[in-house]
Amino acid sequence: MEKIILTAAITGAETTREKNPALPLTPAEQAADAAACVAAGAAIIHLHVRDKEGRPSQDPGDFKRAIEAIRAACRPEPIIQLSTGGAAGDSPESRLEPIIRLKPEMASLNVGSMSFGEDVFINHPRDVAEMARHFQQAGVVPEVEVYGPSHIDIAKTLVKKGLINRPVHYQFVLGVPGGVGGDIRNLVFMRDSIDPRDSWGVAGIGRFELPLAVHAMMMGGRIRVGFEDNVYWARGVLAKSNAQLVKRIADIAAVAGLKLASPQEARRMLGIAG
Ligand code: KMH
Ligand code: ZN
Repeated sequence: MEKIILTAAITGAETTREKNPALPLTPAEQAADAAACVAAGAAIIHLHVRDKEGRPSQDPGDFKRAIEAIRAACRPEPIIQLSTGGAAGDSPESRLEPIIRLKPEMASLNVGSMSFGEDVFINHPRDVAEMARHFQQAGVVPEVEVYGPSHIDIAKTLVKKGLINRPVHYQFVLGVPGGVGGDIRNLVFMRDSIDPRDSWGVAGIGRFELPLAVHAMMMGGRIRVGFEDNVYWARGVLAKSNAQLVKRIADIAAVAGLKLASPQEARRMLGIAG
């Protein structure tokens, strides 16, 4: 079996300190948190940033400060995967800005629109095509975020149009209210719906995080955990840190005899030059 690429989604845009007081917000907090996640086995840090008031931000300056702090704190250096999803309601232009200005190794690419909890997450086909073109121009490897089977069909059309390169790296985000639910049969259906040449991982939202991660592990998939998706350790018990959630997955993998990819191995697997 391929080594498992483990992603820590440490902050998110919608998670707040009210939901979990251990949420990292400042560059220094994100750097310390990311370092603990890398030490626990994460190869990728999926990164959202906040402004000085703690509000979600797509400002390249805010991203730059966080990236520099994370790179200085982490050994080995993880892949820092910038979010171009931002917060629901962010403009397409602001979401694209970090790609143009910072040219990261990897970033998320959202291809479909949907209800997103109490919000609407709009990804107009015109803006998605523009975003994908910029990824290609800047040599940024996309992680294609899909919240249900219809988004896989959109991604396949983008591949046909030459706007996303093969192999596609899908992230199945399951359990967002407005997207497909976090039942295991949905994971199996999504996995069976992609081209076998492509790769996939799963991010289960809330109570779906752990069961989906464990199933994905056995199915040869990649895994994402962290406060962006889930702030709980168990029902009614808050996680102490992102690293605690990462370590649980690393421990389960070790018991199952599975190996985690280092950041450098993950770069090779994802076709990132490094
Ligand atoms: N905050 C969500 C509306 C991504 O990072 O690419 C979108 C999101 C996806 O978090
Ligand atoms: Zn995100």
